[in-house]
Amino acid sequence: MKFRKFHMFFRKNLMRRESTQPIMGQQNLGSLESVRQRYQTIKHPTMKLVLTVQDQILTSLREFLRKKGFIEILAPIIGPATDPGIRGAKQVTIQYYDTPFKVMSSMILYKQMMISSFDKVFALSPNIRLEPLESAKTGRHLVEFRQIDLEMVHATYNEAMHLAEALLLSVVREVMENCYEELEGLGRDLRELNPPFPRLTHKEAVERLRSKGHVVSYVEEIPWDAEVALSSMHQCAFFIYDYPLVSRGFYDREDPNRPGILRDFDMLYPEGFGEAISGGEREHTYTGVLKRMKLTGIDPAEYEWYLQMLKEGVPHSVGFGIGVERLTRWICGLKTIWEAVPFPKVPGIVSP
Ligand code: ASN
Repeated sequence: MKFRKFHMFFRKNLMRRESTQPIMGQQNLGSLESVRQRYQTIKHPTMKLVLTVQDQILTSLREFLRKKGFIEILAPIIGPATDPGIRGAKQVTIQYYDTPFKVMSSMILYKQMMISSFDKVFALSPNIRLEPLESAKTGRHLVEFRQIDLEMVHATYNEAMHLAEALLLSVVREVMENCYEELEGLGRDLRELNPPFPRLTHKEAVERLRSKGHVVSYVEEIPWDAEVALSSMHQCAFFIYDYPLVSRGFYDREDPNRPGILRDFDMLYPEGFGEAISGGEREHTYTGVLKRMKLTGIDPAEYEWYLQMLKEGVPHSVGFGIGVERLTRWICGLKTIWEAVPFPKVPGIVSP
């Protein structure tokens, strides 16, 4: 009863503010105009609800990982090399005195460095990927985003999937407990998830998509639109695992007993929201990585420090990254990714 009363007051207030203080662009937070005029749309009451949920999401992610024994480290922003496995997006290069440096597309290489001194690490890592211009239309791509990127030593990709599942369950439960007014205000009917999440091999996912008429390859990453279609067929988050060899970065480990298959995975949100998590066991041997670089046409000279580190030896590890904006988008049930971040950078759009 108390909650209903509060809720009525909240709704009324929200409506009054909307009708008495018209703000340009606020009518449609999913429009690109709302991205360009951010200093105005940031005042929209819905943004406040979303960012309050996001604060809870970040708190829950951190608390969950600390309880599991992870230590939080500061993420790098620039360096001589970064993650090449970024699905058709381009890296950004800056001039660092006399040396070209990359802006982190992901801190994957650095996680492997860190795992030599701590068994379990994570960081809230800011990443830049110049996505193709057309992706502005998908509502799912940002040029600047953040992921909770984690790595743990001597574990398997099954253990990582188990951790990813527990992490999502915990975040959803805590958001439902602590942000019910915000979810109500957003009109989001978020449900508890049912573990264990379904698991499909890449091959099974391709078969299912082909049976529905999608053109998808057995040897490539699943395209965005097909991923969304597959996600629409699910009511619970689910995993795709065992990606084919050249579909991913040189750092995902090939299964020694099943040549051509990687010990890696993605987790996808249900209801058409698409990719949530990407991760896998690491190819951590110097010769193994060199072989994979050759296979994918990558110049080893660009990864000098990384290869030197592998030569000296790093332990076997597994890790994954979960995008914070996409998680927020799914939890809040938002139409576009740029509603899930205070200062969005959408491909090709100039905005604050
Ligand atoms: N974070 C991912 C991983 O740990 C890498 C990525 O973002 N591409 O595998």
